[in-house]
Amino acid sequence: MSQPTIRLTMAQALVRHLAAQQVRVAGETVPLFAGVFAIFGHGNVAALGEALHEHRAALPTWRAHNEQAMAHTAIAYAKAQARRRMLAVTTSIGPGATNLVTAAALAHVNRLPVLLLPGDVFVSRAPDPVLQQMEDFADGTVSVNDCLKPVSRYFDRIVAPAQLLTALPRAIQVLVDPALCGPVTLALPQDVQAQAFDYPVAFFEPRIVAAPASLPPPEQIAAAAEALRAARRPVIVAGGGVLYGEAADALRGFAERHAIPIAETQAGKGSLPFDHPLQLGPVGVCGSSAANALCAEADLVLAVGTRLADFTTGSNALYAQARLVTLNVNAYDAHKNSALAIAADANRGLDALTRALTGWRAPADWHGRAARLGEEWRATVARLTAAREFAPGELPYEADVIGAVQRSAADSADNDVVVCAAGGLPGELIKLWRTRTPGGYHVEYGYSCMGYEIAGGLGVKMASPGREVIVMVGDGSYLMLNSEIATSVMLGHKLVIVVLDNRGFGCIGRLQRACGDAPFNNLLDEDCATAAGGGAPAVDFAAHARALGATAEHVADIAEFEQAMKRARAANSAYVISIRTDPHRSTREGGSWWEVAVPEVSTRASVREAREGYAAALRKRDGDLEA
Ligand SMILES: Cc1ncc(C[n+]2csc(CCOP(=O)(O)OP(=O)(O)O)c2C)c(N)n1
Ligand SMILES: [Mg+2]
Repeated sequence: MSQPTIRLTMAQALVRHLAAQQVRVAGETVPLFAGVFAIFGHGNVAALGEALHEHRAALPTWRAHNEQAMAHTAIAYAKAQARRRMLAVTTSIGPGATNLVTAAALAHVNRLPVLLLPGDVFVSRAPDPVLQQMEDFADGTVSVNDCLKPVSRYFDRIVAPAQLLTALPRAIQVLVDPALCGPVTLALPQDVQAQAFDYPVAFFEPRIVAAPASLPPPEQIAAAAEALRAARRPVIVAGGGVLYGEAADALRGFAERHAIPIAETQAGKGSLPFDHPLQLGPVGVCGSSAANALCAEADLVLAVGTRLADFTTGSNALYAQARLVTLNVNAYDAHKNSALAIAADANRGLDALTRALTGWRAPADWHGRAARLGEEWRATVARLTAAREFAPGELPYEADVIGAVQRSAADSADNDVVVCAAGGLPGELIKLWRTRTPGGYHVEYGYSCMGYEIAGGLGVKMASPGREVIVMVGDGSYLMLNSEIATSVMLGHKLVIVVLDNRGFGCIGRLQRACGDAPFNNLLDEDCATAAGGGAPAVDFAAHARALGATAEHVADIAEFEQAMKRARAANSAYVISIRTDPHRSTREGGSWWEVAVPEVSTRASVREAREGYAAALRKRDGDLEA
């Protein structure tokens, strides 16, 4: 007997299948896809729109204001859900679709799942060229969606309705597999979306999808345990994989049992409470003095769930002499830097490693020193973020604002989530933000994408409605992408948004000067040409945010800001506070070298001097590597 079928359009089948996928989270069975963000246009409104409307109870659809932004929201949602649950995003053909490229790259870099469903041009080609179709002169199979191929973990174009039967299970497998996950793109030609087909009924039955937790190969555990037992000065570097693998408790137990101090990356911050005795603070370019001093002396670094990006490794100079042992679910990351690799799930890997290390503890003088330096760093953080007196006309800088945000609630370290991505703030937040809970620190620093902040905050709030989500954003990032303030108001997901207005691209201005370059084209009042006679714009952020539906105020100083933060916390809808800050100041404590290429020849003496410093740093690093 043939199996029962049901006649559906490709778009209807797609939506039904997505709605049927479930996942177990904290003992409950919930939909894998919590919903779909959609901006309709031609290429997705007629057929996919019809299907989404039909199934809106099982799979809700929401509208946003910009495709890149709604993908940021979806990606942030998945990050805040530790990749257990996710969203889909659909766009029209052409510009709607290409607006996804930046967000897809962001998801790819950060190893975060998101399902992208751009419309595509007619497979029939009968009406070609349709509105917004880019005609490739040499290849009839190309559409603008091909731009998404290099930034997708899995890409498919559904050129026949039956193809969903193989494409969708593959797509979902990639989305839920922690070793593979990232953006998945299914390009949906508009004529195929509307075509009907007899799909097997079984394709739409509810199904619980499970994320495979890979076991560590015993020989990798044995080799890593042997290296650890021989170590006198071990340090753990905790990356995002600790949080995504929900291994914070396991890591803490492991570190306590074996007396190994922990340093955190941008994605891994929050793995250990900020005030835990083994906490060294952040590692690397924006690292703490404690973590960087210990990493520089370490004879072994156990890197758990990290991509080992330059900000973590100090451009491969910080712990180049240490034996590197990695534990990563993703073999690509596990095998970086010729590491002694354990390719496994973090919980499973730590469990196996601790069994192989029974009875072993790092030497007491080493972890005693770690505890002292960690304590000193916490005192430094407290000092930098404390309320203080300001000289007349003196502007606050990021540390003052961060301190005031945290002072404005007694439970900040337990309940707040700070969201950020680009500018000077990530470097300050990683040093100075105090959190005791996984998820309390949400900084997208893999792609460090200006414009992630507000849209990302919305996704975090959707995932964690009970927590206070505080977006901290520079004036530059705010101006680049702020439209989802209106979406936050529209969907009723409250955000507190703090705009640090230092009138320009402060961190890039500082980097430019540090490289000996002339101040140029970064700060609105100081080095941006206004030859046309326009003058620097005086942007009224509070008025702008009010125009988008938020409650907003501009404050004159830190004391006013702290009071405004209390009002923002008491509010139940989007609340924006702007404050002027100093573009020239940043926290000098901590930090390590970062490789930025300085010109080899220049008419500027300051560039030549900076080049000498750069060359010396390269000799030191590359000498270290050879030694
Ligand atoms: C989309 C994007 N474009 C450019 C950059 C490069 N960039 C990094 S930070 C920055 C300036 C950010 O300005 P603002 O948000 O005001 O923060 P500030 O540096 O002043 O702290 C720029 C241009 C980026 N990270 N992302
Ligand atoms: Mg700025």
